[in-house]
Amino acid sequence: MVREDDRIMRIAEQFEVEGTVESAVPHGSGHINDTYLLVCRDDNEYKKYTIQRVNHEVFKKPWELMENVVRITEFLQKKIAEAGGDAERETLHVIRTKDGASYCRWEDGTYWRMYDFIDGATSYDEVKEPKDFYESAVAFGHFQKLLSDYPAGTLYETIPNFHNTIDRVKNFKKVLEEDAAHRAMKVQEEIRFVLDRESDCRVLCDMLSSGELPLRVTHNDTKLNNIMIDDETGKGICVIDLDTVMPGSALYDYGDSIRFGASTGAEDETDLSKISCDVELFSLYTKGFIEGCEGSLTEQEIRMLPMGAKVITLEQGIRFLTDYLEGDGYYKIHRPEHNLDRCRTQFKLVKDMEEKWDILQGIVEGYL
Ligand code: ADP
Ligand code: GN1
Ligand code: MG
Repeated sequence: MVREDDRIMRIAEQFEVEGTVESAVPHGSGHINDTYLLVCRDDNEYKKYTIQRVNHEVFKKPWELMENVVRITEFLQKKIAEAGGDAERETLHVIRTKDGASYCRWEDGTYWRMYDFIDGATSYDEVKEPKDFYESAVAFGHFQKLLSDYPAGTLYETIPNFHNTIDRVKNFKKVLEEDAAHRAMKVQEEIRFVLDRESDCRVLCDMLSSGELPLRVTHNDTKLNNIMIDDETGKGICVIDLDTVMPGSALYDYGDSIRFGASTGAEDETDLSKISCDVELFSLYTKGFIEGCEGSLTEQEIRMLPMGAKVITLEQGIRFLTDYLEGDGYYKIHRPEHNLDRCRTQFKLVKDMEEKWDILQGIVEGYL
């Protein structure tokens, strides 16, 4: 049998790397793609890369996804350089294959891509220092600002209806009806939780359709571990995981960061007494995000920020629950009820946000 790291190294050799491929080790904790840190050697110089298998069950057209990534990163490189920034480190760089392509389709039908490794920076799975969370907010806000004049119509929708919460609920009901994994009986309380909040699931979609909320180019997956924080300066140096950059709402990006980073516990914590929405972190992120957007958010967007956090957290809980009901085909799981545990933390957070609603709204009103 071919050893996994040998296979990755063979795939890596298809790309224009500097030197010869030395090693490949699994890296990061994403739920979708498989990521490896690749080291190449050129005489006595070592050069690092990130090589990733793009999950083509999730992203059905990896070639369109890569077209988006190339366009976005080239756009960002130009903008960052024009503003006097360090275009080498402040955005991802796609490494081409020896044939000049942006990805490689391997003999087993898998899809691979490579980036320069962002060295001297860390992506955090939890908020250790509140300052890091604040800096991530500034960086995600700034990312959105940088893309504000990107021609949105030229981007492919890599996952159609990604944050269409109405559609997520519709799909949840279909999956529930089919109950393929025979698990619905076990999650009656969680099912009730969703059905009681169906009207919340409409709010952002309706406001986008009516034009009350503007459609922007957004990241759509703004977890704390999708940003590299510079080890020296502590600044959010580079936004990564660009697979879902598509037209969307600023509230998606704000909301997803809050649901992950302002929680007092991990996304898969089993002790729900540890899960709540930390008001200080909520406040800090709100400040950073509004600053990072540099005045581009509308009053209505600012007013709706708490709703963005609640809806995206609810939507994420629904997505985990749907995957659990379907038999765990979407997210990587590391234990049998992992998706259910994840769903429960999200719903606990939603409930806590509801209880703290006036406080959250009060924080945001300070910016109106
Ligand atoms: P997933 O979609 O599976 O979350 P990511 O693109 O977020 O995949 O990558 C997973 C992890 O790998 C990140 O959280 C980060 O720690 C690391 N990573 C990804 N790209 C780079 C890069 N260019 N430089 C350094 N680390 C990276
Ligand atoms: C996935 O790829 P990763 O781990 O950054 C998911 C996000 C979810 C997140 C939950 C393409 O993000 O939408 O919010 O898990 N990405 C995709 O942790 O579905
Ligand atoms: Mg990621």
